[in-house]
Amino acid sequence: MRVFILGIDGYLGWSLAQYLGARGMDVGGCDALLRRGWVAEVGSTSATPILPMSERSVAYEETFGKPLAYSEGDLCDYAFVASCLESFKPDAIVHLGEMPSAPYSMIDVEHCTFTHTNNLIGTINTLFAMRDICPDAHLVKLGTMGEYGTPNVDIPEGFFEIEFRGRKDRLPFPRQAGSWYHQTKVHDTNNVTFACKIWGLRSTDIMQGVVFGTRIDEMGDDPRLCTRFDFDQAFGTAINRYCAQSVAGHPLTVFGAGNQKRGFLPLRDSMQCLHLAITKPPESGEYRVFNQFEEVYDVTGLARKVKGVAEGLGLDVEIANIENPRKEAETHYYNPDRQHLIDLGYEPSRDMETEITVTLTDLIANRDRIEAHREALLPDIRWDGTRRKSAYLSKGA
Ligand code: NAD
Ligand code: USQ
Repeated sequence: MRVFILGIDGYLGWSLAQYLGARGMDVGGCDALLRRGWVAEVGSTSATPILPMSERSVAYEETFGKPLAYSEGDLCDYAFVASCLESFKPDAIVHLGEMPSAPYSMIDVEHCTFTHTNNLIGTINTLFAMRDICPDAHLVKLGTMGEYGTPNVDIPEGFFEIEFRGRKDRLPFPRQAGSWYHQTKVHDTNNVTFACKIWGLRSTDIMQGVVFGTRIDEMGDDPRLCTRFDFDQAFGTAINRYCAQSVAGHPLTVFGAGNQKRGFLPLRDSMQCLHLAITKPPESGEYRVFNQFEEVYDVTGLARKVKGVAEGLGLDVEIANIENPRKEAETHYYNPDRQHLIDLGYEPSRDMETEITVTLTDLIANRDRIEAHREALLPDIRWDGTRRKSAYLSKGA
C-alpha cells in the first residue's frame, strides 16, 4: 500500500511514517518545515533533539529498508500538491499538514488569518488535486474533538438522528469550536464533506483528542528516529506540558477551576487508529467520521496522575491553579462516543501511567533543553487578545 503523509516532519507525521514503514508500506510525504519556525517564534524548542529531514530520511531507509519519498514544499501551492500526488500515486493520503495550535491562532489578526489561510487552502488544494489526479485514493483527514466543543448532551461520531417539527433526518452534529484554530477544522470538515458529495471522493475525518507521549516502539533506541516533543504554551498540549513541567521543577499549570474534560490518547494509539483507518477504507463517495481518544479526563485529575508517576521517579512536583488564559467552560458535561474504531478492531495498548513513565524518563534525559526554555512554560497568550502572564490562583490542588 502506498501512503502519502502531508505534514510528515511533525509530531504525528514523523511517527506515522515509521509506524507504516515498519508494516511494509511504501511511504512518502511532504512538509514546509513550518512547525520548527512556529515553536522558535514562541521562544521554545523541541525537548527531544530532532534532525533535519535529509538525515531523518537516511535513518528511515536504513531502519525500514525502503526509501522515504520526501518533498519539501507548501500545501498552499497547488502546483506543488499536484506534483506530489502525480509522482507518488498514493492509495491513501493522510492529511496532518496544518497549523495545530489553539493559542497560536489566538495571538492576533495575523496569526488568525495565517491559520485560516494555511489550513483551509492546503485542504482545498488537496481535495482538487485528488479529484484530478487520484480520485480513488482515500483521504484520512485529521480533525479534532474540539470541533464539537462541550455541549450539554452526548457527542455522537459526526452525525446524529434528529426529529424536528414532525420530520426526521440524519444531520451533522453541531460544531462549537473554542479557538480560531478549532474553527479552521470545522470549516475543513464542511469542505471535505462537500467534496465527497460532489466528486465521489472517499474520506475518513478523524476527530482526534489530545495526544501525548514521546515515542512509539518503532523508533527503538535510534535518536535519529525521535519525534519532536513540545512543551511551550502554544504547541505543548496538556499532559506533555505537565510532564515537562515535572521534569523542570515548574508547578503543573492547571488552567482556572481545572474541571475541563477532554479525550486523551497516547501517541502509539493515535498511530494504531490511523493505521486502522488506512487499511479499512470507506466506499467511494463515502464521508465517515471517527471520534478518536482513549479516555476522558479532567485537567486536574491528569495533573494529579502525572504528579503521582513523577514522584515515583523521585521528582518533587507541585500543582498550581493559574488564571485561565482561555475563554472556555471550566465545569461542564462531556460524554463523546468512540465506537467506530472499536468496531474496526482498536484495542488500547497500555495504561496511562506506563506511558507517562516512558515520557518522563525520556524528558529527564533532556532536562537541560526544557530548563533553557523555562519562560515558555507559563502562558501569556490570552483569548481576550492581550499578552499577560497568567497569575497563580492557588497551589497544591
Ligand atoms: P505538527 O505541527 O507537529 O505537524 C504538522 C506538520 O505540518 C508540521 O511539520 C508543519 O510544518 C506541516 N505543515 C503545516 N502547514 C503546512 C503547509 N501549508 N505545507 C506543508 N506543510 C505544512 O502537528 P501534530 O501535532 O503532528 O498534528 C498533526 C495534525 O493532527 C494537525 O492537523 C492537528 O490539528 C491534528 N491534531 C493533533 C492533535 C495533537 O494532540 N497533536 C490532536 C488532534 C488533532
Ligand atoms: N490546559 C491546562 N493547562 C495547560 C495546558 C492546557 O489546564 O498547561 C487545559 C486547556 O485549558 C484545555 C485543555 O487543557 O482545557 C486542553 O488543552 P491542550 O492545550 O492540551 O489542547 P487543545 O488546545 O485543545 O489542542 C490540542 C492540540 C490540537 C488538537 C486538540 C484536540 O494542540 O491540535 O486539535 O488538542 S482537542 O482538545 O480534543 O480539540
